[in-house]
Amino acid sequence: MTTLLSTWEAPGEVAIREAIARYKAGHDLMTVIEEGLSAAELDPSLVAIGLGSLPNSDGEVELDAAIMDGRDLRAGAVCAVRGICPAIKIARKVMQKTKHVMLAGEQARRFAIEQGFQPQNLMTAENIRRYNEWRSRPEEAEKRYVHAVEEHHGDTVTMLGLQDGHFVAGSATSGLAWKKPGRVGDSPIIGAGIYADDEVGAAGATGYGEELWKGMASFRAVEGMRRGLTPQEACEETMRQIVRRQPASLDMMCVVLALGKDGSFGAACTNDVFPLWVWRDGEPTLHRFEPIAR
Ligand code: SD4
Repeated sequence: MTTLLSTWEAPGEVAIREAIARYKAGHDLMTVIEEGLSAAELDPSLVAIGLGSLPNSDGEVELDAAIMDGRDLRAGAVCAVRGICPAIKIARKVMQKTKHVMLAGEQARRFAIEQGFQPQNLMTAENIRRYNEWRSRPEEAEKRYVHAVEEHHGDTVTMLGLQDGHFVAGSATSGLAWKKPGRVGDSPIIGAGIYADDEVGAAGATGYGEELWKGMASFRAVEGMRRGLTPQEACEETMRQIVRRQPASLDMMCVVLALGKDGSFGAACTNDVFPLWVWRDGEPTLHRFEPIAR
Protein backbone atom coordinates (compact mmCIF):
# COMPACT_ATOMS: atom_id res chain seq x y z
CA MET A 1 0.00 0.00 0.00
CA THR A 2 1.32 3.44 -0.92
CA THR A 3 0.18 6.85 0.35
CA LEU A 4 1.59 10.24 -0.62
CA LEU A 5 0.85 13.61 1.03
CA SER A 6 1.84 17.03 -0.29
CA THR A 7 1.18 20.47 1.22
CA TRP A 8 -0.57 23.52 -0.23
CA GLU A 9 -2.84 23.76 -3.22
CA ALA A 10 -0.75 25.01 -6.15
CA PRO A 11 2.80 23.85 -5.38
CA GLY A 12 1.53 20.69 -3.68
CA GLU A 13 -0.32 19.67 -6.82
CA VAL A 14 2.78 20.06 -9.01
CA ALA A 15 4.75 17.99 -6.51
CA ILE A 16 2.23 15.21 -6.01
CA ARG A 17 1.50 14.76 -9.72
CA GLU A 18 5.20 14.40 -10.49
CA ALA A 19 5.61 12.04 -7.53
CA ILE A 20 2.74 9.86 -8.75
CA ALA A 21 4.26 9.72 -12.24
CA ARG A 22 7.61 8.65 -10.76
CA TYR A 23 5.89 6.07 -8.57
CA LYS A 24 4.08 4.62 -11.57
CA ALA A 25 7.39 4.50 -13.45
CA GLY A 26 8.71 2.21 -10.71
CA HIS A 27 10.97 4.54 -8.72
CA ASP A 28 11.72 3.95 -5.04
CA LEU A 29 9.87 6.04 -2.47
CA MET A 30 12.74 8.41 -1.74
CA THR A 31 13.17 9.18 -5.44
CA VAL A 32 9.41 9.65 -5.77
CA ILE A 33 9.48 12.31 -3.03
CA GLU A 34 12.70 13.89 -4.31
CA GLU A 35 11.39 14.21 -7.84
CA GLY A 36 8.03 15.54 -6.67
CA LEU A 37 9.73 18.29 -4.69
CA SER A 38 12.20 18.98 -7.50
CA ALA A 39 9.38 19.53 -9.98
CA ALA A 40 7.84 22.14 -7.69
CA GLU A 41 11.22 23.80 -7.11
CA LEU A 42 11.92 24.01 -10.84
CA ASP A 43 8.50 25.45 -11.74
CA PRO A 44 9.12 29.21 -12.05
CA SER A 45 5.41 30.00 -11.76
CA LEU A 46 5.38 28.94 -8.08
CA VAL A 47 6.53 32.07 -6.32
CA ALA A 48 7.52 30.55 -3.03
CA ILE A 49 9.57 27.45 -3.74
CA GLY A 50 12.82 27.10 -5.69
CA LEU A 51 13.32 28.90 -9.00
CA GLY A 52 11.43 32.19 -9.09
CA SER A 53 10.51 32.15 -5.40
CA LEU A 54 10.36 35.24 -3.22
CA PRO A 55 13.82 36.33 -2.07
CA ASN A 56 15.26 37.58 1.20
CA SER A 57 15.50 41.28 2.06
CA ASP A 58 18.67 41.58 -0.08
CA GLY A 59 16.77 40.28 -3.12
CA GLU A 60 18.52 36.89 -3.04
CA VAL A 61 16.66 33.59 -3.12
CA GLU A 62 17.89 31.34 -0.29
CA LEU A 63 16.67 27.75 -0.30
CA ASP A 64 16.22 25.19 2.48
CA ALA A 65 15.44 21.49 2.00
CA ALA A 66 15.60 18.18 3.83
CA ILE A 67 14.87 14.53 3.28
CA MET A 68 14.65 11.69 5.81
CA ASP A 69 14.57 7.91 5.46
CA GLY A 70 12.38 6.22 8.06
CA ARG A 71 14.16 2.91 7.61
CA ASP A 72 17.37 3.89 9.37
CA LEU A 73 16.77 7.57 10.26
CA ARG A 74 19.33 8.71 7.70
CA ALA A 75 18.76 12.31 6.73
CA GLY A 76 20.23 15.02 4.53
CA ALA A 77 19.56 18.74 4.55
CA VAL A 78 20.77 22.06 3.21
CA CYS A 79 19.94 25.56 4.34
CA ALA A 80 20.39 29.10 3.06
CA VAL A 81 21.69 27.90 -0.32
CA ARG A 82 21.88 30.56 -3.00
CA GLY A 83 21.87 30.15 -6.76
CA ILE A 84 21.43 26.38 -7.06
CA CYS A 85 18.22 24.48 -7.52
CA PRO A 86 16.62 22.05 -6.72
CA ALA A 87 17.77 22.16 -3.11
CA ILE A 88 16.09 18.84 -2.32
CA LYS A 89 18.52 17.08 -4.65
CA ILE A 90 21.47 18.66 -2.84
CA ALA A 91 19.94 17.54 0.46
CA ARG A 92 19.75 13.97 -0.78
CA LYS A 93 23.39 14.15 -1.92
CA VAL A 94 24.40 15.34 1.57
CA MET A 95 22.72 12.20 2.91
CA GLN A 96 24.30 9.91 0.33
CA LYS A 97 27.79 11.35 -0.01
CA THR A 98 28.72 12.70 3.42
CA LYS A 99 28.59 11.56 7.01
CA HIS A 100 26.71 14.73 7.91
CA VAL A 101 23.08 15.70 8.14
CA MET A 102 23.23 19.34 7.05
CA LEU A 103 25.41 21.68 5.02
CA ALA A 104 24.78 25.41 5.14
CA GLY A 105 25.02 28.45 2.90
CA GLU A 106 28.10 29.02 0.78
CA GLN A 107 29.61 25.66 1.72
CA ALA A 108 26.45 23.81 0.73
CA ARG A 109 26.65 25.58 -2.60
CA ARG A 110 30.30 24.60 -2.97
CA PHE A 111 29.41 20.97 -2.19
CA ALA A 112 26.60 21.06 -4.76
CA ILE A 113 28.93 22.36 -7.46
CA GLU A 114 31.41 19.60 -6.59
CA GLN A 115 28.55 17.16 -7.07
CA GLY A 116 27.86 18.49 -10.56
CA PHE A 117 25.03 20.97 -9.91
CA GLN A 118 25.06 24.05 -12.12
CA PRO A 119 24.79 27.50 -10.52
CA GLN A 120 21.87 29.47 -11.90
CA ASN A 121 20.04 32.73 -11.43
CA LEU A 122 16.90 31.95 -9.41
CA MET A 123 15.38 35.40 -9.89
CA THR A 124 12.68 35.69 -12.56
CA ALA A 125 11.04 38.82 -13.95
CA GLU A 126 8.05 38.15 -11.69
CA ASN A 127 9.94 37.78 -8.42
CA ILE A 128 12.11 40.82 -9.29
CA ARG A 129 8.87 42.77 -9.82
CA ARG A 130 7.50 41.60 -6.44
CA TYR A 131 10.77 42.34 -4.69
CA ASN A 132 10.94 45.85 -6.10
CA GLU A 133 7.34 46.41 -5.06
CA TRP A 134 8.15 45.25 -1.54
CA ARG A 135 11.25 47.46 -1.43
CA SER A 136 9.26 50.49 -2.48
CA ARG A 137 6.46 49.95 0.05
CA PRO A 138 7.68 47.38 2.59
CA GLU A 139 4.69 47.47 4.93
CA GLU A 140 2.05 47.26 2.22
CA ALA A 141 3.79 44.61 0.16
CA GLU A 142 4.47 42.47 3.23
CA LYS A 143 0.81 42.59 4.15
CA ARG A 144 -0.12 41.43 0.67
CA TYR A 145 2.22 38.48 0.97
CA VAL A 146 0.63 37.47 4.25
CA HIS A 147 -2.75 37.71 2.55
CA ALA A 148 -1.51 35.48 -0.23
CA VAL A 149 -0.64 32.80 2.32
CA GLU A 150 -4.09 33.15 3.81
CA GLU A 151 -5.58 32.64 0.37
CA HIS A 152 -3.93 29.20 0.29
CA HIS A 153 -1.07 30.06 -2.03
CA GLY A 154 1.15 28.64 0.71
CA ASP A 155 4.69 27.98 -0.16
CA THR A 156 6.80 25.26 1.37
CA VAL A 157 6.12 21.85 -0.04
CA THR A 158 6.35 19.18 2.62
CA MET A 159 5.82 15.63 1.40
CA LEU A 160 5.26 12.44 3.37
CA GLY A 161 5.24 9.01 1.77
CA LEU A 162 4.44 5.48 2.93
CA GLN A 163 5.12 2.37 0.90
CA ASP A 164 4.78 -1.12 2.36
CA GLY A 165 5.60 0.01 5.88
CA HIS A 166 8.43 2.34 4.82
CA PHE A 167 8.29 6.12 5.34
CA VAL A 168 10.09 9.02 3.68
CA ALA A 169 9.60 12.69 4.57
CA GLY A 170 10.89 15.65 2.55
CA SER A 171 10.57 19.41 2.40
CA ALA A 172 11.72 22.21 0.12
CA THR A 173 11.24 25.94 0.53
CA SER A 174 12.62 29.39 0.02
CA GLY A 175 11.42 30.15 3.56
CA LEU A 176 9.56 33.29 4.47
CA ALA A 177 9.50 36.03 1.86
CA TRP A 178 11.72 39.04 2.60
CA LYS A 179 13.44 37.18 5.42
CA LYS A 180 16.66 38.42 6.97
CA PRO A 181 19.58 37.07 4.92
CA GLY A 182 20.81 33.86 6.52
CA ARG A 183 17.54 33.18 8.30
CA VAL A 184 16.68 29.47 8.37
CA GLY A 185 13.24 28.17 9.26
CA ASP A 186 11.93 24.82 10.43
CA SER A 187 11.75 23.12 7.02
CA PRO A 188 15.33 21.75 6.76
CA ILE A 189 15.56 20.94 10.48
CA ILE A 190 15.10 17.26 11.24
CA GLY A 191 12.47 16.99 13.96
CA ALA A 192 11.03 20.43 13.25
CA GLY A 193 10.16 20.52 9.53
CA ILE A 194 10.16 16.76 8.88
CA TYR A 195 10.60 13.45 10.69
CA ALA A 196 10.22 9.83 9.59
CA ASP A 197 10.59 6.63 11.55
CA ASP A 198 9.44 3.29 10.13
CA GLU A 199 8.64 2.12 13.66
CA VAL A 200 5.87 4.70 13.88
CA GLY A 201 5.16 7.02 10.93
CA ALA A 202 6.13 10.36 9.47
CA ALA A 203 5.28 13.99 10.11
CA GLY A 204 5.98 17.38 8.59
CA ALA A 205 5.33 21.03 9.24
CA THR A 206 4.70 24.16 7.23
CA GLY A 207 3.88 27.76 8.05
CA TYR A 208 5.73 30.10 10.39
CA GLY A 209 8.94 28.23 10.94
CA GLU A 210 10.11 29.91 14.11
CA GLU A 211 7.05 28.72 16.05
CA LEU A 212 7.10 25.23 14.48
CA TRP A 213 10.78 24.83 15.24
CA LYS A 214 10.49 25.98 18.87
CA GLY A 215 7.66 23.48 19.27
CA MET A 216 9.61 20.66 17.50
CA ALA A 217 6.42 20.02 15.57
CA SER A 218 7.34 16.98 13.46
CA PHE A 219 9.16 14.99 16.11
CA ARG A 220 6.42 15.72 18.62
CA ALA A 221 3.75 14.44 16.23
CA VAL A 222 5.70 11.24 15.49
CA GLU A 223 6.22 10.65 19.19
CA GLY A 224 2.50 11.18 19.74
CA MET A 225 1.83 8.36 17.28
CA ARG A 226 4.42 6.24 19.08
CA ARG A 227 2.28 6.62 22.21
CA GLY A 228 -0.68 5.26 20.30
CA LEU A 229 -2.38 8.41 19.05
CA THR A 230 -3.83 8.43 15.54
CA PRO A 231 -2.11 10.83 13.10
CA GLN A 232 -5.00 13.28 13.51
CA GLU A 233 -4.85 13.09 17.31
CA ALA A 234 -1.06 13.45 17.27
CA CYS A 235 -1.28 16.58 15.09
CA GLU A 236 -3.98 18.13 17.28
CA GLU A 237 -2.04 17.39 20.45
CA THR A 238 1.11 18.88 18.90
CA MET A 239 -0.66 22.03 17.78
CA ARG A 240 -2.40 22.48 21.15
CA GLN A 241 0.95 22.16 22.89
CA ILE A 242 2.51 24.73 20.56
CA VAL A 243 -0.39 27.12 21.11
CA ARG A 244 -0.27 26.62 24.88
CA ARG A 245 3.44 27.41 25.14
CA GLN A 246 3.61 29.86 22.21
CA PRO A 247 0.25 31.64 22.18
CA ALA A 248 1.33 33.99 19.36
CA SER A 249 1.22 31.01 17.01
CA LEU A 250 -2.60 31.18 17.12
CA ASP A 251 -2.43 34.31 14.98
CA MET A 252 0.08 32.88 12.48
CA MET A 253 -0.38 30.07 10.00
CA CYS A 254 1.22 27.02 11.62
CA VAL A 255 0.58 23.51 10.32
CA VAL A 256 1.61 20.00 11.32
CA LEU A 257 0.69 16.93 9.28
CA ALA A 258 1.24 13.24 9.95
CA LEU A 259 0.99 9.84 8.28
CA GLY A 260 0.55 6.58 10.16
CA LYS A 261 1.50 2.98 9.47
CA ASP A 262 -2.00 2.07 8.31
CA GLY A 263 -1.99 4.90 5.75
CA SER A 264 -4.25 7.11 7.85
CA PHE A 265 -3.27 10.78 7.90
CA GLY A 266 -4.09 13.95 9.77
CA ALA A 267 -3.24 17.62 10.05
CA ALA A 268 -3.82 20.45 12.50
CA CYS A 269 -3.34 24.15 11.87
CA THR A 270 -3.84 27.56 13.40
CA ASN A 271 -5.31 30.70 11.91
CA ASP A 272 -6.61 29.50 8.53
CA VAL A 273 -7.73 26.55 6.43
CA PHE A 274 -4.90 24.26 5.33
CA PRO A 275 -5.06 22.39 1.99
CA LEU A 276 -3.35 18.97 1.77
CA TRP A 277 -3.05 16.73 -1.29
CA VAL A 278 -3.47 13.01 -0.65
CA TRP A 279 -2.90 10.16 -3.09
CA ARG A 280 -3.44 6.43 -2.74
CA ASP A 281 -4.60 5.51 -6.23
CA GLY A 282 -6.47 7.16 -9.04
CA GLU A 283 -6.45 10.95 -8.88
CA PRO A 284 -4.94 12.88 -5.95
CA THR A 285 -7.57 14.53 -3.76
CA LEU A 286 -7.37 17.85 -1.93
CA HIS A 287 -8.38 17.80 1.75
CA ARG A 288 -8.98 20.98 3.71
CA PHE A 289 -8.35 21.21 7.45
CA GLU A 290 -10.04 23.85 9.57
CA PRO A 291 -7.92 25.73 12.13
CA ILE A 292 -8.07 24.42 15.70
CA ALA A 293 -10.58 26.14 17.95
CA ARG A 294 -9.33 29.14 19.90
C1 SD4 B 1 9.72 28.61 6.95
N1 SD4 B 1 8.12 26.87 7.34
O1 SD4 B 1 10.75 28.86 6.36
C2 SD4 B 1 8.71 27.68 6.31
C3 SD4 B 1 7.72 28.48 5.52
C4 SD4 B 1 6.49 27.74 5.11
O2 SD4 B 1 4.46 27.73 4.01
O3 SD4 B 1 6.28 26.60 5.42
N2 SD4 B 1 5.58 28.37 4.40
O4 SD4 B 1 9.44 29.12 8.04
